[in-house]
Amino acid sequence: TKVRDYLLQLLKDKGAIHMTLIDPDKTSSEKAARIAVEAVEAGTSAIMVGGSIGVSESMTDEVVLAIKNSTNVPVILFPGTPSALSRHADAVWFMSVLNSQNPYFITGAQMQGAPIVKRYGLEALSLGYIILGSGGAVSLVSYTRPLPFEKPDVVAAYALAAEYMGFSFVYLEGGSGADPIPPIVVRTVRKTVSLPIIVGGGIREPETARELVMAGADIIVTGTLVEEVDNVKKRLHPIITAIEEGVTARKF
Ligand code: 1GP
Repeated sequence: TKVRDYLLQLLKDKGAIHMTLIDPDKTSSEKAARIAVEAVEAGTSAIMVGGSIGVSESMTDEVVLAIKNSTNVPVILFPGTPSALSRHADAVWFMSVLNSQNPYFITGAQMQGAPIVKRYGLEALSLGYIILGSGGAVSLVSYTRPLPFEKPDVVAAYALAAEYMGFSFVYLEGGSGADPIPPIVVRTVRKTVSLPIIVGGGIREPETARELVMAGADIIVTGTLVEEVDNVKKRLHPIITAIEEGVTARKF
């Protein structure tokens, strides 16, 4: 429970945190190490490694090792498939795509991955994963019917189900590079569940991050953002400052 305790303690101390997502399909191990170092300098709390398409175990290994050799923050796998697990990571988001229409993505891949997670000694962080909006590539890959932004009550009902089913975290995913989830959706989920809420997908501006945190997001994930720029620290720092401002401005 090392990584889980670390995250929960950070959330208690700071109110909300940032995580950086690195996709091994889009990022070489050299670039991953550089992104991780700069992201930590900017104040990110953990590095997530994964992607929907084209990620093998050896690619994950290389990226995870490069990050582990250059930073001290936890590396948490965000696997698109059980074959993208790395024994070198600290933990894995052990996720179930709650609104997939294909049972493989709800319990099948998890059944295949569980013995590997155990063999590799990875800490499993149970995560109810809900895909919203246009959903991006991940909704296509996981046979998911994304929940419309206009139906926050349905999103909240899924999140509450995640809480009652015993998941430790819930992830509201808008899809990588898609439109960010509107704050009102996060607000509705926040009123309904006590689980830590992770929000990601299309977050590019500090103002977006600030509003999402004000609405109740606990963990803000950005991926695409850091792939695009040379100066990762300069791009991420305002986002992380905005997260801190969002905590201060919270009204709940
Ligand atoms: C995708 O939520 C993450 O799983 C991050 O999305 O790449 O748009 O930051 P972006």
